[in-house]
Amino acid sequence: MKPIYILNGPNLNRLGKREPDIYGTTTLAEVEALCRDAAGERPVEFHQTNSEEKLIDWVHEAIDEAAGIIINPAAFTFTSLALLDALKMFKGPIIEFHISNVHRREPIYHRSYVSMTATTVIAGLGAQGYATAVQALETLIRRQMR
Ligand code: DHK
Repeated sequence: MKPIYILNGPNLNRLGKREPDIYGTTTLAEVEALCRDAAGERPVEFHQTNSEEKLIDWVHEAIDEAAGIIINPAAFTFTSLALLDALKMFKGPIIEFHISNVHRREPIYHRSYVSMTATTVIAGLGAQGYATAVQALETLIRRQMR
C-alpha cells in the first residue's frame, strides 16, 4: 500500500507554544500521532521543515512514492511559486490544510498559490483537523480524485 505524505512548512515545529490563541496547544508530535492513528493501515510519511527547498524535495519524493498528499505549507502557501510548480507534478489527490481559517485572518493570508492545484482545502478545524484531513484523503484516493 502506497504511503500518504503529510508535509508541514515553516514554524509548525513550534506548535503548542506558537500563538496558542490561533493554533492551539497541540504539539507537532501530537499531530503526527493523530495522523498515524487516523491512517490505520495506510503508511504515513510525516515531515516538517522551515526550508522551502526541503519541502519541495519532499514533494518530489511524494511524486514518485505517494498515494496522496496533505500539505500545510504555512507561510509558503502565499509566497512560493516553486512549491506550486512542484505540486502540479503530483498525479494523486492533494489536500491543502491550515489549522486556522486563513480567510478570516489578515488579507496577507487570503491568496494561496497552493489552492491553484490542490484537490481540496481544509482550513479552520484546528490541529485536530489533521485527522479529518487524513480520513478525507483516504476517500479521495479510493475515488481516484485529483
Ligand atoms: C500556518 C501558518 O504558519 C501560517 O503562515 C498560515 C497556517 C496559517 C495554519 O493555519 O496552519 O497563514
